[in-house]
Amino acid sequence: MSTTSHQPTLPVRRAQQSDPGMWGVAAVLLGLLVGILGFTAFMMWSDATNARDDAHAARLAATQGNAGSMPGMDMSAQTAGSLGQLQSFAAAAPANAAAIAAAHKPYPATLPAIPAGPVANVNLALTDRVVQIAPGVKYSAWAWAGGAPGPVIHVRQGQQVKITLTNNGAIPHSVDFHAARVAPDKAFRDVNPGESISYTFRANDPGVFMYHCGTKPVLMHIANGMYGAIVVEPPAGVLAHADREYVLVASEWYLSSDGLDKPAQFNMAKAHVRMPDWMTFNGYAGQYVTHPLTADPGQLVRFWVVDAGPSIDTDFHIVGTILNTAYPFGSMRAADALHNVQTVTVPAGGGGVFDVRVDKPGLYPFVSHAFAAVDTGQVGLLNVGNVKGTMSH
Ligand SMILES: [Cu+2]
Repeated sequence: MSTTSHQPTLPVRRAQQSDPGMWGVAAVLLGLLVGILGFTAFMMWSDATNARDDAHAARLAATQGNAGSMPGMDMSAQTAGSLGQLQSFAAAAPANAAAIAAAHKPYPATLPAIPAGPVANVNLALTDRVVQIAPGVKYSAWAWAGGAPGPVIHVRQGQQVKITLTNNGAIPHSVDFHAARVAPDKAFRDVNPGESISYTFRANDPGVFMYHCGTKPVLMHIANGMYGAIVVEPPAGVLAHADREYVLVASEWYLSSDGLDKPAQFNMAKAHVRMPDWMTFNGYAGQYVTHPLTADPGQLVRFWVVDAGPSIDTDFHIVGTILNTAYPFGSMRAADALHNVQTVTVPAGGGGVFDVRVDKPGLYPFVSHAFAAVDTGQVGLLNVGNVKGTMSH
């Protein structure tokens, strides 16, 4: 902070025109006053900053106490008492990024069929594995057998759901289903490596819900890839018939390095200040830009959207059209629906369902309209009418 810029130059100039002595003294006094005020303000700012740093140091120390030296976590950037130099690795890309993006097999966004019968058996396996989160960007994830997010689960309202979780990872994990009304201390308890847990719940509440590992520190377990979506379909006739149905799971990634040469790991300091390097739909930046979702003109397309976070909301928007019907927070009650709205927030840890009917062929980007999210990968395309070409922006 500089105080010299506050020196009053105007009175000095006037002083030379009238009484140099009096104006000169006034100018010096005024200059001194400004200097003192500036210095006081600087000290107050400095105290506030120190207090903030102290609070942060305490929080960080507490977190480090919890996290210890877990595999998959880079502690090097986390000096207690300082945020240090938080370096962004956003937009890191190898020279052949376009070719990698083209060869990438996109996460299947199409809503799978509901398993037949009264019970939906869901087998989930957790494992430590390296995933790609953007073209050429590798990340040491705590994820599911198929990567991150976990598999999309689709059940009927009222169906019994039997969850079996097997932990093939190196540390304890668990699975918390937002669609369930169960005692979490029992159903969502930690499972040791090499062990399994089973529990059942009846999917009485329709909508789209998050599931995730709930083991501490939850921020880290979610950020490392342990999340997914379950769609609980209301009975036929409640919702309009959809011609296409897609599931999008939004999330953030906080990296310890660029992930180009060796896999990046989780950075807790960046997660605390919500400074993601990448934000994705279904775990990979921009994958539906290179491999668009599709629809025919006039078809009703339904997006089931979950925001896994861990911390940042998704402001769902489709460029070039308007959401015909939105079910905010995933409430399926007709009375709760909104009609003909432009952007609807899906909160971290929540869901939203969006029906859109596009008549004109073209490429329609779907985004989180909090545009830092778009720049870091949370964007895809809906290709209506099988048109050729790419988006220019
Ligand atoms: Cu976990």
